[in-house]
Amino acid sequence: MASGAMEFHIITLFPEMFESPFRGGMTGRAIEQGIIIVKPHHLRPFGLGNYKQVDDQPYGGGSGMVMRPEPIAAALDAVMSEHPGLWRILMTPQGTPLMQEKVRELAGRKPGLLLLAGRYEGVDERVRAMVDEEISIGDYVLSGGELPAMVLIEAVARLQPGVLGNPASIEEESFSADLLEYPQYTRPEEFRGVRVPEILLSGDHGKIRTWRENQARRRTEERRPDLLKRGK
Ligand code: 4HQ
Repeated sequence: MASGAMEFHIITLFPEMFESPFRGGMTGRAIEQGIIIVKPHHLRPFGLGNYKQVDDQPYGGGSGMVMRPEPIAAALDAVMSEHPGLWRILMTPQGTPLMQEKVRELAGRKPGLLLLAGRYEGVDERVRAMVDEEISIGDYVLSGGELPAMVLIEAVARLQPGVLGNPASIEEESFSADLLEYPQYTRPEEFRGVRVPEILLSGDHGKIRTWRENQARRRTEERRPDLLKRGK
């Protein structure tokens, strides 16, 4: 092995959430093969006092609780001293939107990523200085950063060499990442009166390729014109 597994560490109050989603399927296989490592780190032991408190009321008032900086700092320090070189990311709606270009960039950040998955109304502002980057998975509000962390991990994991069974699909993917997928069909040839387009049955791979490119472009123009404008 040239450069070791890509490591995904997560600081979280709910480490159990990271068990079943990564057991089966593509990521499960990648873990078994030693291509990736997914390791949650419980924040609770770093909490303050006998109650291992990790949150507190916001200065200035307001509803909800905010995560205190000290437990997070201690957890980050502990993980970083055991695993130097991790790229630290805070999952937050205020971060850079996660798109395939960012996913590709993160896929190259060896030895790996340390994702901070918060709870409550968010983290004390001083936590921002302790991470390298803030990332959002989309403009909606969730109850915790765990699902965003899992989304990021899955997207990055599948770009690690050897994770996708078929290396040709990586190249197809970089072409298609900025376009919506073309229509796909499998058997039967006719289902509820709808036939598979004849061209896909023709065996003419040149024509099929052109048809698919046109479909992908048309579909993107109709549904997601913003993807075409965001040029590259
Ligand atoms: N969060 N993309 C964690 C999100 C979110 C998102 C809300 C982050 C709750 C505690 N994170 N806080 N969207 O909704 O990343």
